[in-house]
Amino acid sequence: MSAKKALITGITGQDGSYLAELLLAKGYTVHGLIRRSSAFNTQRIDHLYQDPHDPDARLLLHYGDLADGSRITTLLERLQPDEVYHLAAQSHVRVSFDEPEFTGSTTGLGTVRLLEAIRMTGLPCRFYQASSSEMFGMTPPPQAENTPFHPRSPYAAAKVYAYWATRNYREAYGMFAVNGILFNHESPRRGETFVTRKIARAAARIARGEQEFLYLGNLEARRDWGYALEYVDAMWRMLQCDQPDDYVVATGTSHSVRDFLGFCFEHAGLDWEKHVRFDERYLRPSEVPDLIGDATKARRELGWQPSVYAPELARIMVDAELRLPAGPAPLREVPS
Ligand code: NDP
Ligand code: GDR
Repeated sequence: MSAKKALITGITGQDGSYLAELLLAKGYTVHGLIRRSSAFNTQRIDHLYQDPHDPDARLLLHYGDLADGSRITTLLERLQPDEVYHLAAQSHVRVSFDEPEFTGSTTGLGTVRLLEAIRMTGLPCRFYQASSSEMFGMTPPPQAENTPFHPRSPYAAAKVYAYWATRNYREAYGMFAVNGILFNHESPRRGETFVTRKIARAAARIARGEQEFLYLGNLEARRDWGYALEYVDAMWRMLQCDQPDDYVVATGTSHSVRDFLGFCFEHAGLDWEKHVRFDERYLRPSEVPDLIGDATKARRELGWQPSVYAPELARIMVDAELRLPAGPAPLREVPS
């Protein structure tokens, strides 16, 4: 049997980069959808780059945008992937309050454009939807596959739409389409404006004397934080099952933003209370107070379980920032 072909949307993001590494190591040919931008946006996958003129290249990139359904259709028809990992999205919850319509179009409708492209081309491929613990929103923990959704942001509402679209294409057309309901997962490759990376970066910069203060919003929110490197393996496992189904992926533990501050600053030899200031611009109009995932089903049926929990994750992230030769660059955040 010839090697499998995968298409990853969102390959330039945190998860896409780890998933591309995993699939290449398994012998896949990996196709990635990337957005055309005025400057290169491929930093997270530059170490995987292969010359496309090389006939043996197994990582191949293609321009495309979730807004462009016809491009997605013709690309799928040409590439004929065995597996589609749909990770691309406007993924920032706070930003989704500023750009609700755009978030609905990319994060919600983008999934439908892909599903519809698969249906129209008649491809017998397997489809992974990057669903999110944000869909549970206000529903108290622990949250498992059958827990009701109560989305608290335009982002979460768009993900609920995409979740149900994925289930509907499975039920209506018999497609092998699954939802991975992943709880927060972080890494040194996390986007700089998500809270864990923002904290880890600031702790390193303050320890080096490069900045004095870190501005944050709500410190009481609690999240189930795991390690992204381990979570992409669960995505792959879901597409290797005999039957398509939906799975929660989580550590089963939760910590507050305040706790995560403590883990990072202590590791950098600092007292966070001397350096953290409040900025209301980082608050959300409606917040998700507490997430703890119950990943029993993933452990039982996928054989997946995490090994890195929030305290170690914080150390991994601070160490990575401290290893950067010139020191991490200042954060150019755009609060609304
Ligand atoms: P990132 O924000 O790091 O990556 C998002 C990716 O989507 C980037 O490659 C980005 O491209 C691409 N993208 C955004 N908009 C478009 C568009 N219009 N057309 C094409 N590509 C686009 O996200 P993560 O890697 O952290 O997350 C991956 C997926 O999993 C997302 O769907 C996210 O919502 C979801 N998720 C994430 C969790 C987490 O804790 N990380 C938890 C649960 C779900 P570019 O690089 O050009 O910006
Ligand atoms: P989240 O991640 O919203 O859970 O979504 P984020 O790191 O943005 O926020 C986590 C919690 O920290 C609080 N917070 C701040 N957040 C940010 N970004 N910046 C701050 O300054 C700040 N101060 C406090 C937030 O209010 C929140 O409670 C992530 C994304 O990856 C989604 O795409 C994904 O679906 C979910 O995780 C699971």
